[in-house]
Amino acid sequence: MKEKLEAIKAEALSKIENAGSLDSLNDIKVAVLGKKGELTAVLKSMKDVAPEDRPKVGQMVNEARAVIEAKMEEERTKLQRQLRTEKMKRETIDVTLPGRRPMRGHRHPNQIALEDLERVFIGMGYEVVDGPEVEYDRYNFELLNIPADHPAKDEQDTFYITKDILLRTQTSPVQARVMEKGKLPIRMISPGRVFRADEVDATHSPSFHQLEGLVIDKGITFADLKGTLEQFAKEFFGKKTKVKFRPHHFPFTEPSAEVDITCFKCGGKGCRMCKGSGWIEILGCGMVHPNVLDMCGIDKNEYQGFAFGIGLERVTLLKYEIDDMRLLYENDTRFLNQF
Ligand code: 2U9
Repeated sequence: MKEKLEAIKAEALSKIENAGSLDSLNDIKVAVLGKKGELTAVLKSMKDVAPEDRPKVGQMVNEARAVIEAKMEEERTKLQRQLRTEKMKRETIDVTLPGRRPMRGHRHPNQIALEDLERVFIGMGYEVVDGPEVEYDRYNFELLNIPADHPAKDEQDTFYITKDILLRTQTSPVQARVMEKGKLPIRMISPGRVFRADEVDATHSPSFHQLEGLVIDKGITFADLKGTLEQFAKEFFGKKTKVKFRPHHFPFTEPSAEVDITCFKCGGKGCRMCKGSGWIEILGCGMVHPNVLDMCGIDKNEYQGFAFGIGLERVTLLKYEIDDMRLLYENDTRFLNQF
């Protein structure tokens, strides 16, 4: 019995020493000291030992158990320390390394142009007003004097949701709503997203942005419109900018005009930017049509007004000399990071 115990002890101690991991140490514990372990088996076979020898054998088993447990504890502490040291080595931080620069967001070029435009008009006392992108035909077309047979109302140009509900094709309905509320005078701009059933190309998109302006007060004339847009052009494109009004037609304004500015790149001499003409078309405008005043409940004999509309993407493309509108919608960070 003594030799058997010595052999179990010697083998256990050697296995413990070569365990190499906490898991195999645990396996050894189960195999030697567990319920079905080798040492436990010896205890169970005590019944075959002569009664006078049992205390002696019992003491030998306990001693062997104590030695094995002590060795196991010693090995466990050693392995745990080893694991901790390896983990700390892996997680060592070199505090002398330079920091990584975090990615910084950028304002989208459209947003920069929009804020610049808003700043100019807010500076002139205009209020910024928001409105719904899904509109009634009444606000988008009817109140703006756009007749039922106007080409803009064609299904090929406008996204209809129902017969009377559509995606707004301009931000003018925001202004029609303000006029209808009846609080006068009005001096407002309405920037926002608009929708037209256009194919995507370098200058068209089914969804783009406009900034429209509206002034309604007593005694407003075309001279006020000219002065306002001249001031806007100088503030936005540079002090030396000149403006030219060309007669045009819009259903919602009468008279109407398109406005060109002297090319801010060549100063009017003619270059690639202005296609050699010295002038760049920048917006449309006019005096609010008396029918629009009437339909929105404003007395046309007492009040007059002017309105203008600017395509935001057009201004952004010009300002940053970008030649394809699609770049503004692709959200390629290599493009956006330049702004
Ligand atoms: C009301 C009355 C009149 C808004 C106007 C324009 C001229 C215009 C274009 C600019 C570029 C559309 O995006 S674009 O293609 N807009 O030329 N817009 S006058 O006139 C209004 C607005 C509201 C109640």
